[in-house]
Amino acid sequence: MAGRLGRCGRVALGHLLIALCLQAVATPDAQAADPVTAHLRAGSPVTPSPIVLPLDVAARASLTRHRVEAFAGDALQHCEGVSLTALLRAHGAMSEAALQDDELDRYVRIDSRDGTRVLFSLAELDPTLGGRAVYLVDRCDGTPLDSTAGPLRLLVPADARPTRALRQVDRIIVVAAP
Ligand SMILES: Nc1nc2c(c(=O)[nH]1)N[C@H]1C(S)=C(S)[C@@H](COP(=O)(O)O)O[C@H]1N2
Ligand SMILES: [Mo]
Repeated sequence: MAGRLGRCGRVALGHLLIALCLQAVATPDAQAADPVTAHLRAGSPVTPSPIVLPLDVAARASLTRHRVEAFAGDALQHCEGVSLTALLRAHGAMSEAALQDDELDRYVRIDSRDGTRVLFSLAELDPTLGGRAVYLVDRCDGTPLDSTAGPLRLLVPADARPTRALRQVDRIIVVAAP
């Protein structure tokens, strides 16, 4: 049959066969297309960007809860919640190990409902580099945060001013600097 196709026909047939082969290779791995979890299955370093973190109760349930004391406004708050680093690691957005060069250009952006946003570089958080402890808290002074401050709030106890104690957190995203 190929003999009767002529040159154009043979080239087209070749392309069709290559496309079919590529699809055969790609199909069994289709679930790896989820960028947030694909590299975890592969055991390779964090590479997708951006990564949007889930923030619901289930996404935080398996993480160690910490007691956190920090000034927000004028008052010392006694709160509890999870470590931002632990949350990032649990969802594949930051390596468990000391950061290497491919993560040193990454930052985490935390957005609030009123439009205020704050950034941390992953290196600022890495315990072997900046070592800044940052917490995402959901309870203060024994009660869940109300909608003015919560339901989720950032606390950065070692900051000299409480400006990054972001209220009304509604999105956390990890980005490789463009
Ligand atoms: N979403 C949001 N969070 C924010 C701010 C803001 O404007 N929006 N201001 C910050 C500043 S400048 C301070 S001093 C503290 C004040 O905390 P308080 O509102 O609990 O007193 O919140 C921080 N968190
Ligand atoms: Mo402030």
